[in-house]
Amino acid sequence: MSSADKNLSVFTTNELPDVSGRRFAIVVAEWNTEVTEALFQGAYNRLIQYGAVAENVVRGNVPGSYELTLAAQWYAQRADIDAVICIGCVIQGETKHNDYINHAVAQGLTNVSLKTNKPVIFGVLTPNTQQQALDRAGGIHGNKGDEAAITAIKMLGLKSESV
Ligand code: DLZ
Repeated sequence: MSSADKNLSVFTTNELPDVSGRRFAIVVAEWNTEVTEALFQGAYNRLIQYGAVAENVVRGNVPGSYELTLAAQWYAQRADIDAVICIGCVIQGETKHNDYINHAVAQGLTNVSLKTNKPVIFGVLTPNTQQQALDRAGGIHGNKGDEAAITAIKMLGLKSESV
């Protein structure tokens, strides 16, 4: 390993930073609940698996994915929340409604993250079909809620080293 490599902060899923003292908010959209509940469970279970304490994980529901941005801001502005994981599923419809929602949420969550200086994770599926969503919510393509939690944990580890 070169000296440059030694300075790299690389976390594998087996070697994640300690989050036992961290506090998380998971915001869950109520559209397509079969999918978003599975994503929530994936995210929640991962946080607990990697050391988060159940009392330190709060959940908030929003009507649809479009509302994730404002709710994320409310949580991210709280001094006692370290990271926010946003869960949603916007399935392509007959109109371009989904495009507007997806772009607004992606941009909105980026803004919240930068404004609050906290990890705000985009755990929103944007599939063409319900089956594609289920495939990514505990199906053949894994659980993207899981990955959202790992992303939050990795970002907290990086923040503690870099800020
Ligand atoms: C209106 C709407 C539509 C058509 N589709 C979805 C969807 O697939 N997933 C989702 O999370 N929300 C959807 N919504 C609701 C919007 O996100 C939002 O709640 C409403 O437009 C009210 O602001």
